[in-house]
Amino acid sequence: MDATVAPMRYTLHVINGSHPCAAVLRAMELKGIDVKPVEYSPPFHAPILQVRFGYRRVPILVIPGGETVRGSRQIMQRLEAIQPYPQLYPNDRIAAIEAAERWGDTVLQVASRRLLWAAVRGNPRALASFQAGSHLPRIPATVMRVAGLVVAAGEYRLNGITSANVEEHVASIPGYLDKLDEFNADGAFGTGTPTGADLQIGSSLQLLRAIEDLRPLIDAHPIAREIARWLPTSPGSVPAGALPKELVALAING
Ligand SMILES: N[C@@H](CCC(=O)N[C@@H](CS)C(=O)NCC(=O)O)C(=O)O
Repeated sequence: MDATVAPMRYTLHVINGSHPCAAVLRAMELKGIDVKPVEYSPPFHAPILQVRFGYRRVPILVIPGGETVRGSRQIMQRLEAIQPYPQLYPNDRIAAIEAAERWGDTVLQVASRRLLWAAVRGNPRALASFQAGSHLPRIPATVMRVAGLVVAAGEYRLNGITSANVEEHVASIPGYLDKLDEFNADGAFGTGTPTGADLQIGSSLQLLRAIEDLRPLIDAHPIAREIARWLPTSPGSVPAGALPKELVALAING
């Protein structure tokens, strides 16, 4: 599709398994907005999107008529204006929801992405599982180890991943979970239906759950479990043992 031609329906530019994309797709599903995902392979999406939209990240929403909205939080707000129900930002709790959502986008989303790629680097063959549900051609099993290492190396560069920040994110997991309790006390999360904060944070929790070394930590936390249930599980997973044992011990002991 030519980006200069106005689409007849909503299109969302995505990577299969990307957590901010999962958050937006879930919001569109809840609001009953029909969407056609346009899929890319990481990390090659970045230069393609940069040329096409002047912005290298997914998700990017193109609305019928041609308006383009970049970024999961911005898309979520735009969707709320287009279709207000079910409400993701109830007025009486909007400040708490937006604060939690901002933290989810700028802190937890970054941490979970870096940890996922660190785990894939530890077990590159696990990248194969993230192709489930993808419409792109499959990477053959025979080259999966090398392909996983190449893709992880590209993602390390794009996301500024270092062994120091991986260690720091793992050690911060107990603190991240405490933060969820604080946001919950402020009223950021939903009960009958999810809020924008649930979707933003829940998508990162599902990505952390895809790292089997870390899943028990998320599942042991009652609020994290509640939030994660609003989102589908990640299409893939990285078997236990991908992250160094001493790192995982850091997360358990803080
Ligand atoms: N925080 C933004 C950024 C999203 C983002 O970084 N997406 C990743 C995939 S999960 C991406 O496109 N990375 C490409 C890059 O860093 O160039 C959002 O929620 O939309």
